[in-house]
Amino acid sequence: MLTLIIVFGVLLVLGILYFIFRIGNLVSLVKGKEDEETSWNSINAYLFLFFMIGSLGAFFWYSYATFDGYNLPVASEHGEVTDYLFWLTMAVTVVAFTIIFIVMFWFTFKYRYEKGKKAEFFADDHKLEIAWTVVPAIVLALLIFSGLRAWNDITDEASKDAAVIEVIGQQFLWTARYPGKDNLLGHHNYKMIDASNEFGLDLSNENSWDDFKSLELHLPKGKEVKLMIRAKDVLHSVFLPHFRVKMDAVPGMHTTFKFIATKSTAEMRSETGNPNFNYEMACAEICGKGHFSMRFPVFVHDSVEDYENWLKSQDAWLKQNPDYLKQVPAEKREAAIVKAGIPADSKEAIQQAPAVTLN
Ligand SMILES: [Cu+2]
Repeated sequence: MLTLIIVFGVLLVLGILYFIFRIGNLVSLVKGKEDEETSWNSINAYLFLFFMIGSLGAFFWYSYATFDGYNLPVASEHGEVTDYLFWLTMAVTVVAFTIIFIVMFWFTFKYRYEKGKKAEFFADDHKLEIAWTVVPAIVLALLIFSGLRAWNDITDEASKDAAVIEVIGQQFLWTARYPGKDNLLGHHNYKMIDASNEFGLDLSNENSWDDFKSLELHLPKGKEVKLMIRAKDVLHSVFLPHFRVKMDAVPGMHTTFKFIATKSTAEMRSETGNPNFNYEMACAEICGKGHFSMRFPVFVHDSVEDYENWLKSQDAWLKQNPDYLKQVPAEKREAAIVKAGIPADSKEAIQQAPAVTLN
């Protein structure tokens, strides 16, 4: 129905334009050739005015009608700051845009060519030039410096007790690695990546023994989280729209992003009135054919205790893949078995297995 109305509207506007064109032609024919130029100027001048009112109306109507669609509820501390800066910039630019737009078209209309009309000679005006240079300079400097300060805070070092989580992008899925009880991620090495060891965990490093894999991103509410981001193949980008987090995942290096979630999944469900609401992480870098499928579920726990209970309930990767104890140096295996929480009955067989070294 709406499409039909829009199509009808467009046809109507085209029809009106055609009739204006016809009338202009007829008028110029009646008046004789000399006045043709003047009448065309008038038609164009009115079309400018028509375009100004129509497009400005469409701009404000569309912004109003679709407002909820691009204004996702915010769920992080720094997100409040970036949202404020966004709307401040939007307000300043929309005011400037509207004034310039109206003046530009109004002047085109008002000062159109008319017979006998003479333009006034106006060389320059220093006061006017200083004003239109200094005022925008001050406004832009304020916007840029407040943005820079916010960006410096956002990209500052994470605090020591932040929860560390590694997020890994690959064509075409995300995985998350949690550091386990020691809150330290073990070393990884791309040479160790195989069908099971998708992180490339370097098991000679003791921090890796209690690391575990998750197919959902679990976050605590009210505690700083430090995302360690990497990619295994091409560029990807971690995008958590509700948390106003976006950071590229780059092969061969770690990028990071720290933030504090302020609303749990349960709170967001009641705020949005949608009992099925779930946060989501998406890939925001066109990374190949399956880019669209790089969606990763996100769950924010109601409290830090809740989050820690979830951490404790997860099994270490090494516990799930005890064969890989072979990659742990023989003298460290006992410690690895304890740290990974591997049941005692599987100890002996594993301990007798010959050591494997990879290079
Ligand atoms: Cu991707």
